[in-house]
Amino acid sequence: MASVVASTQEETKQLRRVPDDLPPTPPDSDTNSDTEKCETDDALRYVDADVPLPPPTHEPTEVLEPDKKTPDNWLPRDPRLIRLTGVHPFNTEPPLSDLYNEGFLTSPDLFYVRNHGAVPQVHDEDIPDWEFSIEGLVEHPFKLTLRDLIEQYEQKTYPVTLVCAGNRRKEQNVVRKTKGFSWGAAGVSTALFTGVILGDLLRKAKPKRGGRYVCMEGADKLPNGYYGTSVKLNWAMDPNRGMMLAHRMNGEMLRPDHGKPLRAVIPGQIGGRSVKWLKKLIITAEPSDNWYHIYDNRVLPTTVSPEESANNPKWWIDERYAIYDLSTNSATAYPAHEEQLCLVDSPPNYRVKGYAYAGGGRRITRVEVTLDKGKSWRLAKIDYAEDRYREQGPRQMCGGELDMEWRESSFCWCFWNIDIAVSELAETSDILVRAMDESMNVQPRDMYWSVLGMMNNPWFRVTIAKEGDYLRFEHPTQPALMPGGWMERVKKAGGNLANGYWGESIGGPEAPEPVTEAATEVSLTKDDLKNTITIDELRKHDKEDQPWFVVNGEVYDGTPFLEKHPGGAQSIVSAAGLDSTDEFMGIHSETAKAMMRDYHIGTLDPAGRAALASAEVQPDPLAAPSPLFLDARTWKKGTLHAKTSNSWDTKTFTFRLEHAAQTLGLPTGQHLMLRLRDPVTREAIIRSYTPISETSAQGFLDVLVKIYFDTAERKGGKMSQALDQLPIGHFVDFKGPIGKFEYRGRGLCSVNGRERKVKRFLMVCGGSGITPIYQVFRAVMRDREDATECVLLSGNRGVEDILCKAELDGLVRENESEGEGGKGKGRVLYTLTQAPEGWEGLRGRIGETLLREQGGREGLGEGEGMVLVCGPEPLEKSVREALVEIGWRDDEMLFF
Ligand SMILES: Nc1nc2c(c(=O)[nH]1)N[C@H]1C(S)=C(S)[C@@H](COP(=O)(O)O)O[C@H]1N2
Ligand SMILES: [Mo]
Repeated sequence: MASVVASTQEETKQLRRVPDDLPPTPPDSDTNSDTEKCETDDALRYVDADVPLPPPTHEPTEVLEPDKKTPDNWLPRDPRLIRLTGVHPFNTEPPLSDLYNEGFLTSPDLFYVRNHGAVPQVHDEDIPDWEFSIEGLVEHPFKLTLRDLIEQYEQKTYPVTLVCAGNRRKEQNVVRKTKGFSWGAAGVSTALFTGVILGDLLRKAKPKRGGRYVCMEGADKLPNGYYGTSVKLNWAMDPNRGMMLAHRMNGEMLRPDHGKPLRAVIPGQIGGRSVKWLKKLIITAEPSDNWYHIYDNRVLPTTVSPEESANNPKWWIDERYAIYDLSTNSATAYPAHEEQLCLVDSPPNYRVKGYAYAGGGRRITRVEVTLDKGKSWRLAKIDYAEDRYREQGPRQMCGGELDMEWRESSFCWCFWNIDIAVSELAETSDILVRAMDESMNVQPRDMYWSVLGMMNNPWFRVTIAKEGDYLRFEHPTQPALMPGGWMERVKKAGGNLANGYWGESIGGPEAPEPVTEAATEVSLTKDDLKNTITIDELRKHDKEDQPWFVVNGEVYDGTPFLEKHPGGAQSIVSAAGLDSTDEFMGIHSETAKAMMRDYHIGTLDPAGRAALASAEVQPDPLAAPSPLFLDARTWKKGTLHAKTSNSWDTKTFTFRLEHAAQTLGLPTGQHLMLRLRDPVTREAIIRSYTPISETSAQGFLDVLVKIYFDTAERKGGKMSQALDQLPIGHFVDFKGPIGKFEYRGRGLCSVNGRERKVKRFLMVCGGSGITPIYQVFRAVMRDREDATECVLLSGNRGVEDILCKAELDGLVRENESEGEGGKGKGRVLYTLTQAPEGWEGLRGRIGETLLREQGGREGLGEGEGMVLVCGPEPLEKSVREALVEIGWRDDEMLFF
């Protein structure tokens, strides 16, 4: 046996005694079938020491600080796990060395986690009654509790490696950003799973002819419905495929993050098929139509760009691009990233080692290492620990029968190692590894880039730098936003990572341009600027006098732009000293992005970037509840309370604030930012909205949103659709106020902090552009002392598209009957481009003719009028041109 697992074997020996850190497990006899209590039996009692035992585990007991502010605030976790998608949901991988050091089996503490949303909380006393169904195209649909599953079916135990399809995605993201978050090479883990063979259950339900797929659904309710996916029915019936419904992991009850109390385990396939918190099995004739089955876990052709994939749904529904069996893959654990080897006193040989796995139950048959970029290869030793379980006869283990002798397929990773002379390492610049499976599927040299960045498996390359008496090793990347790795370094130095030579210059004729690099990406930086800025320097500029802020690790000085910023100075000041990548990228146009170069002053150093990445300003949970909800520097959580349909495509979303007496804290005329995460990519989606609820409303806020649905020709609105699908009770983040305009009442306006008093507003809006204008109009109408005249032109397609009509008309009427100051001060005119017969309002677009008739500036002295415009870009543009013709000055017009 290869000595690479020697340390694990040491632990194995110690573990041969009854390990007391494993919780009690149910007995294998039927004298006591209570899932929860068992004093006598021990999970590993019958296990020969010749098979790898689970590493010691220390079940976390404390809820970690970051989790306390999330829906998972009840769930203790291991602090070593590296968070890949901010604080929540929990998507994590262990440090690669820690993972490897645990050996063949991974402890549940360090096992990677991929959660699309909050973890369903199941109390121990409810576990036996956990119910799930088998339905669809079956003769005998039935429901079953976990208790039944354990009492009535044969229990099996065997080791399975789970791998997220995104494992190693960070490397793809460095080449070109995919729609997925950045996994390092530790999105993979192995455990002994105990449960019931899926085929046994399906046979009991008797699938009908025509049934071809097994759809599975979890209990986690997500923005686009419950998590679900499918596998092929005849695979599920094949014992060699080993599909299982598991309730135990390494002899203990599943942990909440891994599907407690019941999950599917689908060996040899991408982790996404192993549905956790399992509630439903449905036999169907077609693959799952679950949103997560369609928009996740696919490898689209490399020619399909993110834009193309977004614009053209046909790529997603093409079943040929769905992925099931894992691709052959390997990675090096040692030398670790940034490991140093002293040449002076080192032993003659260095042992390079790592993991490898293959898909579809196939076995890894060779692992090869090259020190000369693939000109020559050496064979590494492979340790297939899974075989040691196979070699055991049938026996009881962890509450199930271990019986693998008969099975040909392999469900687990293997470890490989090779000894290399240190003198050779000192002479070369990299160590590359590739694995091959029994069908001769070998890892490719070059990356296959695709939109979701899945199944990344090119040769794993560790570089070697000689620094004095030391060799320093570098892995390709570090997970999440953690800086480091040769890929980032090569890219920064101008190397082309897609040149087939790891971005190094090849010499000879110029290498072709990288095919995968987005041609149209706008540069936000000054290329020649080489100024490094520390976190301390940045934090000195967190005030309004010289606000610096960070986008994508680059530092910008907002001072010269405070006056001109269309979003108002406040939003720049609010970002001072902080990372505002999400906000900036989320709400700015290409034009705005191109302007950034002028304000670029340097690059934040890696330590600073790491500090910022982990330091999103969180509301202090212990602080006294604030009377105002909005905070310009902190994202605050509002809970979705109700959705009310106003028309087929507009809804009012009501959010609960932090407490019933809280008011929003949004001045009239200003906006707030709303942030959701894309359910698939976890990318932040940010848009600004103006609520339609009264600014004085307590405890609630209403946002009116027009939903742009996907159509056959066009991808719809990311934000509006995500909002539409958001389940009641879920959080959304809010931040603000933003905007340079504020209406202070009785004609007093403030634009970028400068006050001016107006006598008349001309308000022009199209479609849902009404919302900011409605706020101002209502403020004028509601105040009897406010004599400001308001002419509001609302342009829409059909009658059903007019928003807030009843409210607007009501406000106008109230003012006709009140005799006091400003009687009849409000006028609202609707114009329709597709007016129905009998429509008594105006017809046609809002153009020069209409504006001349209704929106002239007669009777107004200089600065006494103000135009507020909000609508789609083409409308704003044509309105601006027409107004200039009529005689309005630029500084009298405000475009939201
Ligand atoms: N119900 C449910 N099942 C799920 C997921 C999920 O978010 N919800 N994530 C899937 C994905 S993409 C992976 S890789 C695996 C991860 O399993 P683990 O978190 O136990 O490692 O669970 C899969 N099953
Ligand atoms: Mo995954």
